[in-house]
Amino acid sequence: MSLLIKGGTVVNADQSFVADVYCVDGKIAQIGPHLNVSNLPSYTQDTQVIDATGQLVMPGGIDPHTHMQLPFMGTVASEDFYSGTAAGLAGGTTCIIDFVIPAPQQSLLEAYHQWREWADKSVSDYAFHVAVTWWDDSVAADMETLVKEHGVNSFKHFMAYKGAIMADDEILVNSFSKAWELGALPTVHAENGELVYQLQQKILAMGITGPEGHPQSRPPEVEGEAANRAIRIAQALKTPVYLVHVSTEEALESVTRARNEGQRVFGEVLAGHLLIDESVYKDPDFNVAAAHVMSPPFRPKQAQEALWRGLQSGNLQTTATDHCCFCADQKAAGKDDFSKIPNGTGGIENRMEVLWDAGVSTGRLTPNEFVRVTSTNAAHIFNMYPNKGTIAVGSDADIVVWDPAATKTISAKTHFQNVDYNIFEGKQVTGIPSHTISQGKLVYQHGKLMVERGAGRYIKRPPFAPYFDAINKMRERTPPFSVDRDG
Ligand code: DUC
Ligand code: ZN
Ligand code: ZN
Repeated sequence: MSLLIKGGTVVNADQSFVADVYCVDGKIAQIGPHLNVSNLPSYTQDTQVIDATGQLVMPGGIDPHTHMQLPFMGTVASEDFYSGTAAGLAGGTTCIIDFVIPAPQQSLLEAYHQWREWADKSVSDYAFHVAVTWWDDSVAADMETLVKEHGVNSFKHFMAYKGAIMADDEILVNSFSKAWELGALPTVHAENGELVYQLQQKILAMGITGPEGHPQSRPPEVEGEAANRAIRIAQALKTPVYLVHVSTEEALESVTRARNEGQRVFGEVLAGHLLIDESVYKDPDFNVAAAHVMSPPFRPKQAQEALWRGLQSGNLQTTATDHCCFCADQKAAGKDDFSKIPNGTGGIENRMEVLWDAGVSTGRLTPNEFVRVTSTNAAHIFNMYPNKGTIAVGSDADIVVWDPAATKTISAKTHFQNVDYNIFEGKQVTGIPSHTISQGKLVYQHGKLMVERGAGRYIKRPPFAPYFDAINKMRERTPPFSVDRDG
């Protein structure tokens, strides 16, 4: 099966050039100006030809942070792996990294197999981070099996959600140490769960029960404290660490300071946090305010500028969505108590276009930097490069053809996401995908999806051996203060 993209400008993280791109059997087979492939055996009557004149040909987006059909806060996210990955393709995102989240005391392996089954219907490629929500020797053993046999190279820790999935310091220290030993990357949702819990009680006791109480119970210090703690724990254990959804100046400062001191710290920012501010929680319509309830919450406007600067400076490397959808009837569970509103918002379909519109069109990012923060950096950090994250011979043919001049108005009425609200509702964007190619197949064209249930593949991600060898050398020079790794 083959497909030819003709006459576009290839935009990679490192360079742009005019070239045709020829894809055969799911891989990129040739790249070059005016390719003559019509005499090749792979070029048949069925070969599709896409005219990309005047358009950009970029690596498909990687969203490293989604929660499809997540069982959470007494309900299940409305977007499943089928509809969610399809919506991603409509927005130029060709690969997601979702989260396996075991219940406390549940075996990590059992949860992993459960999520694999749910994800079987995906229409684009996907991988998994696995959350560590409790600790004993079996968790350590399961982490090892997941790394060695199942291609999981990143483990997530929720520092919030006390009484549910929260990881306390004991879990963080044990799990970070084990992850390091395995050559896997620990990641954190940085919010101080104890503070959140107590602030929620205090705010409810003051009679504030509506969605406006949500950001009040999670002020920036809550994130700043947890971000700094996670980074310092990682520093003491000499392991790299990745912070998901950095949303405050406080957390960004910690990331920046640590990176300036030579620590391996990575930071992710959500499209929503870059574009939406906390005023949404004051909307008089409960449904609108509740639709924006996610954690960490949307922040005061000044945080957005800081986050953009973080992205521009390279202190934040990836962009994601935390796509986790709940419809109005699900959000209604918190009608009389904001702490019971299921946390989560969508965005996978719009991440790339809102970032192009607010990032590239404004001059904050170059097109190459856009590729870096929407695809290439995630592929590097989570060890999928160069299969993903670049247009290169031999790479997966996951490609978005981008029309920088086309416009659209985002709306829940027309989106593919399986949720009744769009956090970017009414936003007019310039620069949208015209075609998306997944595994060498045309799956989206000008508003029309052509996806196949189950076509998505589980992508194994090997551990970071060479990288950790270097860190190991550093450790030999300065052993961690209290961790005896040699028995
Ligand atoms: N935050 C959300 O808003 N939803 C899912 C999990 C999370 O951490
Ligand atoms: Zn989170
Ligand atoms: Zn999340």
